[in-house]
Parts: sequence; C-alpha cells; structure tokens
Amino acid sequence: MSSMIVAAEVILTSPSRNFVTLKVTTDDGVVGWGDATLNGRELAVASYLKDHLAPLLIGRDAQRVEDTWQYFYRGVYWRRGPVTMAAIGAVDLALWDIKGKLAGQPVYQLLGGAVRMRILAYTHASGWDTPELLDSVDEKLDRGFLAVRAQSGVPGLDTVYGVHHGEVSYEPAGRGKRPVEETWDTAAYLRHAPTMLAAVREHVGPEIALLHDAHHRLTPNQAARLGKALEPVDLFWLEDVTPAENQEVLRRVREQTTTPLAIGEVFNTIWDCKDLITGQYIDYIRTCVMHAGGISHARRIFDLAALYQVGAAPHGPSDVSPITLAASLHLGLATPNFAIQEFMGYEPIDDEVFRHDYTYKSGYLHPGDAPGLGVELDEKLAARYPYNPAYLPVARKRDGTMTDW
Ligand code: KDG
Ligand code: MG
Repeated sequence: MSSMIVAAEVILTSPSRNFVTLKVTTDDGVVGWGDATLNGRELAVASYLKDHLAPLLIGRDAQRVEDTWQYFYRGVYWRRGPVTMAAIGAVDLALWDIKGKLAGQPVYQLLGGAVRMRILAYTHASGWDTPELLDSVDEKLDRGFLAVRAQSGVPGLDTVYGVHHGEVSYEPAGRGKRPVEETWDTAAYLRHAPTMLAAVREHVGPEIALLHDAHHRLTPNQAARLGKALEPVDLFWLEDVTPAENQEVLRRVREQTTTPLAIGEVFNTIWDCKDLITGQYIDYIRTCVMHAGGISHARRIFDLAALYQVGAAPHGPSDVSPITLAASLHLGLATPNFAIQEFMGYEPIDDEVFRHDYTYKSGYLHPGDAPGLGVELDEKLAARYPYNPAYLPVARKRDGTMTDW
C-alpha cells in the first residue's frame, strides 16, 4: 500500500516560545506532523526544509520512511550537523506519524510494541539559593516526580543558565535580536555545586533520583574533581561536564570517578557518539530524537548503546515541541535500554497549540494509543502566534573572554 506525498509545508509558531513544524499531507488525505525546532536557529531549519527538502518530498511514497531518510542523508553531499539533521528528523517524524495513522496503530506498536508499561521522567528544579532550590524540588516531588534535575545560582554571579533568578526565567530563550550576555566563573561554581547538591540529597532522602547539568563548562580535571566530590550525593547522572567536541577527555573523567556521566544533547548522528559509547566513557546517551535525524536514526544510536550498557535518555526540553517529546516516548516504550525521559513540560498555551495524547502521571510518561505519534497542531491557533526572535544567552568569563556553555 503506497500513499503519495502531495504537500509539505513549514509552519512557524510562537505560543510561549518558537516552534518549527513540518506538515506532510498524502494523496489519501493523511497528515503527518514533524518537529524541526532548533532553539535560536529556527529559521535556518525552516529554510532547509522549505527550500530543499519539501520540494523533493512531493510525489514520494510516504510509507518508505527508511528510504526517505537514506535519500536525504546519504544522498546529499553535505551531511550531518544540527540544521541538516533537525530537518531530516522532522521529515522522519512526519512519516512515522503517517505510517501509524495509515496502520491505525500508535508508533510504538510499529517499533515492536511496548517493553515497559511507562517511562520514568525527570523534570527541572532550580532556585537561586539553596532554600529556594529545595522549595522548587519539593514542588516537583508534590507533583509526583521521582527524578529531579537540580540547578542553583552561584554566589558572586548575577545569572546562571538553567536557574530562575527573581523575574528572570531561563526558559524560554530571551526575546530579542541579540543574545543576553552573562558572566560565568567556573571556580565559584565548583566551590558551590557539591555543597548545594549535598543539601538536596539530604533534603530528599536516598530514593529520589537527582541529576545535575554542568552545561559543557569544565575542563577534564575540573570534571573529574566535581565527579569525585559528588560521589557521596549518589547522582543519577552528571551531565555535559566538558565540551562535547573533545571526546577523548571523557575517558579520563570516566577513569577518575564513579559518578554516572551523561552527554549528547548536541550530537546529531551515531558518528558523533560512537566512540563515547563503544569506549564506555559515558553511562547515558542524550541525543534528542529529532535533532538526531528522527526515530529512524535515534533508534540505531540507542541500539548501539545497548551493546555497551549505555542507557538511552533523550534530550526533551521545552525548546523542542510536543511532537518530538511524543516521538521520544514511542521510541522509549519500545526500547529496552531506554532509561529516563527529560520532561520539562510546556506552558498551557503550548499544550493547546499542540494537542497531544501523551500523558504524565505520578512520575511517569506514556505516549498514548492514538494512531501515529498522537500530536496534532491546531493550525488556526498556531497562526495567532507568529515567530518572534529569541536567543539563548552567551557567557563570558570575568575578564570578558567568551566561554563554553
Ligand atoms: O536549547 C538548549 C536547551 O535545550 C538546553 O540548554 C537544555 O541543557 C539542557 C537540558 O538538559 O535540557
Ligand atoms: Mg543539558
């Protein structure tokens, strides 16, 4: 049974923040939805899709998901990279959505069916100082979360990415045509982080899973020191300790500490993570299902990870749309080494624009049983919220030098 693609449109909308959505329609009237959001670089992916991929989709058989993936990845001289792979990811999600709808099955059934009943979720807690952070953690525990990422301010700094400070919230990315510039001080962070996380562990007791994100800001030595200092805290993971490009250093960090390490939200292909996985330098691989080319490619990464006892734990912040979250959950329900799903949740208006079948209950997520991915864009509502430029902040050291983040 074939189903020919007759339209492929790109929709930009900004309910609480910017999202890029691909709408693919077949000759039998089935619509598939793909997410193509790349925080702060939305228009680049929109153009890649609109100008280069959409025209080539017309006339293709929507059922040939893998062949379409190969056509856009292998068939193109310029491979990889976040823009290319997010665009291919959007096409892939839309085609899986169509395949599910044509089959009358949720996508997880097409991937082999459920290997678990529900998916453990972690959410974000943050506070400028420790009492504020503990309040934020308590609020997440009250909502039933069993796993919480804890981030706090750093004494001596005015802002820290990932942490709300007074009226300044860290998500969504700041509106405006230029990124906000923040000051960063690694030494101050390293003096503070172990005490802060120890206080959180003391507060929540031994059973709640605690996670922490270092946002690529450490050297290998600093990362090893922090990992060692955090061993008594018993973290579920310490994320993105060093810049993701410099992978050999992860071996060194791994050899110095038993704190579990997670990395990969900025990776886009299996080639970006194969050495970290096969070398067992990490415990969790964090590639985002859409940014890594969609379900068709992310599942290959997670299967490789399974061979090396590395858990799959895809990136799922609020800067990718509910379509990506749903895709992650379908893949997660059918993937044995899927460990945990990041779930920041969305503003109510985002949930209205992207009506979804997935559910959150008592610390766990489920993709739902609607055919396809189970997310439908309300186009009329989306049209009320036009694209509005926004950027993540950039960070400089105290002397003014740009730094990693
Ligand atoms: O767009 C960047 C955010 O998605 C990222 O900074 C959030 O690190 C993040 C996380 O782990 O969710
Ligand atoms: Mg992160």
